[in-house]
Amino acid sequence: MKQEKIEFYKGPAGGWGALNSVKNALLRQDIPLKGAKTLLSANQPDGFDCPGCAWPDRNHASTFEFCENGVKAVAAEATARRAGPSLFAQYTVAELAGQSDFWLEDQGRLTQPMVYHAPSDQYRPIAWDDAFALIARHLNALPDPDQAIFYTSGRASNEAAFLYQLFVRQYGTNNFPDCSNMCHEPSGSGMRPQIGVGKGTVTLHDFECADAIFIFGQNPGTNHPRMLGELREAHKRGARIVSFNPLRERGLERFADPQDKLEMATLGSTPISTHYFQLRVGGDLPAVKGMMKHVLEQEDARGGVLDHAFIAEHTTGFDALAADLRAESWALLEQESGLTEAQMRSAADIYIGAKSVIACWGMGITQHKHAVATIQGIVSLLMMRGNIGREGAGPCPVRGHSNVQGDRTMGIWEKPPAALLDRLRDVFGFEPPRKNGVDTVEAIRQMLDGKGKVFFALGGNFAAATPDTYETWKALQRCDLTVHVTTKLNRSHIVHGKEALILPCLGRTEIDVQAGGPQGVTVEDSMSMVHISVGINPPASEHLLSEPAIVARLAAATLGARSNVPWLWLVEDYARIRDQIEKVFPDFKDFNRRVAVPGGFRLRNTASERVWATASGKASFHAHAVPRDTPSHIARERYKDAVVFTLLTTRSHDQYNTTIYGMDDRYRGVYGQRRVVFINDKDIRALGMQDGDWVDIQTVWSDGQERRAERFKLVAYDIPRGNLAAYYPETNPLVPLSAVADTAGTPTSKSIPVLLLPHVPGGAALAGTTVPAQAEAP
Ligand SMILES: Nc1nc2c(c(=O)[nH]1)N[C@H]1C(S)=C(S)[C@@H](COP(=O)(O)OP(=O)(O)OC[C@H]3O[C@@H](n4cnc5c(=O)[nH]c(N)nc54)[C@H](O)[C@@H]3O)O[C@H]1N2
Ligand SMILES: Nc1nc2c(c(=O)[nH]1)N[C@H]1C(S)=C(S)[C@@H](COP(=O)(O)OP(=O)(O)OC[C@H]3O[C@@H](n4cnc5c(=O)[nH]c(N)nc54)[C@H](O)[C@@H]3O)O[C@H]1N2
Ligand SMILES: [Mo]
Repeated sequence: MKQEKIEFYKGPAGGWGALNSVKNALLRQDIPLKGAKTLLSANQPDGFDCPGCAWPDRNHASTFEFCENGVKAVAAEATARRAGPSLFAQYTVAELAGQSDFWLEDQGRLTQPMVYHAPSDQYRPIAWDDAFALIARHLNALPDPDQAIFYTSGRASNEAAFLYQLFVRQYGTNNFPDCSNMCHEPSGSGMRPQIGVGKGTVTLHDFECADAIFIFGQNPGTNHPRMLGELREAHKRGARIVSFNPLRERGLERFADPQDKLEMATLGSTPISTHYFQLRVGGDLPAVKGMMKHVLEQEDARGGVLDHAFIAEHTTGFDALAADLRAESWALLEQESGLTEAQMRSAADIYIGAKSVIACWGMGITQHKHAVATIQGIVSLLMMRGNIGREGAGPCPVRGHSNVQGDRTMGIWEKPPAALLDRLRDVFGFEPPRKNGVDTVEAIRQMLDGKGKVFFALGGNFAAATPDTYETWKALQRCDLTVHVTTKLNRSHIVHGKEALILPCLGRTEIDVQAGGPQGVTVEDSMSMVHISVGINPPASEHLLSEPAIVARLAAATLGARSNVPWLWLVEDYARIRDQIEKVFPDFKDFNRRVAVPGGFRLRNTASERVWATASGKASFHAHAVPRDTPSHIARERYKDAVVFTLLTTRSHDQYNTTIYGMDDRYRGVYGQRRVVFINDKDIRALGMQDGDWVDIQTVWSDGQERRAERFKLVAYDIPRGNLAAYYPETNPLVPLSAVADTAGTPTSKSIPVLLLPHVPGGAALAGTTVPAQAEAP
């Protein structure tokens, strides 16, 4: 185990640290440096789409863009290690349960389908056909198809996702919880009624033209490293880059491009943010309202600030917003945002001074109770000066998983629009279920209640990624059958139903040969660009099936003569699947031809053309009150004598969601450990504790359930008082199932009211320090 240390990181993001870390990542996976050439095929015209993040590639056709975390993601899949039947013969599931998440994935790629054998408490090999027959038997025995739940993680290709939603709807349910429910759901929920599309409107070209780029609640240095390249270029040509974040994130401050020989040789770097507003956790809506208020006041004072023509021609609701802003008090905005009036005004002056503005946001915005309101506030701010649907301007929610946006486009959606269902009916001649299905949180509830009986996951790690960990585990364990289509062993396979299957699949980096020859799949990035991805590495095992093949064979086994879809014929050649996609989605017209062009094509985005697919035919301004009813507000009110903190949960530099690559978080100066909690130095002293002390974190909630995560080290950090930050997924036991974003249902993983308690080994001394039971439900 590497030495644990905390050491302030002085270098820029990227640079030599990144190259070094890449070398270590390859060595860790037993990949010889010499053979690492495959990695260079990520995002090449004839290579695979990087399974890292959803940030688009500069034309997906020319140079390899170096990305440290992209290489780590590819290396994790291309690992030389194998978790085959001999591993499972060695351990009972109870023994595997005692291993860390890191250890589980570190065993390497799964090689064969495995079935749980209860008498021995072990997983044993099973033939593919037997596995499909087992699932089919369970599904067909359910009296109501809504008792089955079909989860999706955002790596599934368009082809796999399309077949999956078709199969599940023919089976009879819309129960499609997905990772998006925990991620950018509020972005869609906010923007769809507002501008008629649930996606961002900008392209990389707009990043070349923007005069100002506002970044809310996002850590691109770690999570979207290739975005730093765009920000760096923008900065060099004089654009303003304005960050809003409670933490000082290194990747938002300085960046050295590992492909810039001069910077690397001279240890130079480029500043990223020109302005950094360190607001309070959850303070974005008041901060944005302060900015809008200043814009309005400047219009009143000197005119020419608002885009009157845009507002008149394209929007509704401006007068109501203006009235709301005029009535807003600066004192309240300051108190709730953690920024001063002067700071909000200066941020707004940058906004006013720029002709074209892009606003980006990530999980720091979406994982809050008032996420939808905040997003509508950000888009309203943009619209005040017509910053949408023209060059260099627009909203840019930056998606996470590499095809999470495409999966939703393909119909992985628990609330399918009627138009989609009508198309499916017309094209495939069946009546799809009309009732909305369950989202992620609702799925957990239904399994807990015994209504959800079969849980099937196309990728992901449901047991670790979701809130209220132990409740989720109970939920999964109550199922009659749990099935995971997966590349590596993870917690979700260990916390299983009465019967359980692990179905190993090809990864995106691997060659996928079907009857019709080698196949490519398609994905859609965060800017609606659709392109092809072709694997180039030999499969990790000869027994692996592709995701489309798994779905097709399962559909054929389950639906039999009930389905008129030629499942097995479709997967012989994925171009046939794309022909079906085109029939259902007119925007994919000529799909096979257009996706064969290097770089692919962009899906139509009506809002980017100033065509508003909303009920009123216009874009709308939305006025939202400054939130004062969040769980943190309620908890502080109730616990006047205690120090109630608001905890945000975030990613370290060495992880991909629940996959932990290593124990370092270089840019935040954390090495060899993950159980740390970042806290303001003054708060440490106010608690009578010291930097480096061990604490337990306990949620303040009021359903009588105790939620605690134990043994975290206090790390003094540049973070506002009253706020804490710690890593996910270790902190997921702290997120109550009932803590969700209004109207979007997203777990509020960025704002959990908590208390810090001194950690006592064994926890015995904690008796009596639990949250009083009389607290009300927030
Ligand atoms: N290497 C790597 N890449 C990834 C991932 C990964 O785990 N590893 N995950 C992928 C996925 S699925 C996603 S969704 C994205 C996630 O990418 P991000 O959206 O960057 O997600 P987080 O790491 O959760 O970081 C959120 C940022 O929001 C800040 N923040 C927290 N609360 C607030 C707040 O109230 N207001 C503001 N303004 N800021 C706040 C945090 O300090 C942090 O900087 O990345 C994708 N890419
Ligand atoms: N507290 C807290 N919780 C959060 C978040 C947070 O910020 N804080 N973030 C949320 C967000 S934004 C997201 S997106 C979710 C992520 O939730 P998920 O998408 O469910 O989780 P991942 O960790 O990305 O899934 C990793 C697993 O995917 C499998 N896998 C990898 N590649 C493939 C593939 O090609 N095919 C298949 N079939 N399987 C594959 C591997 O087995 C790996 O173990 O977590 C959410 N949970
Ligand atoms: Mo995500």
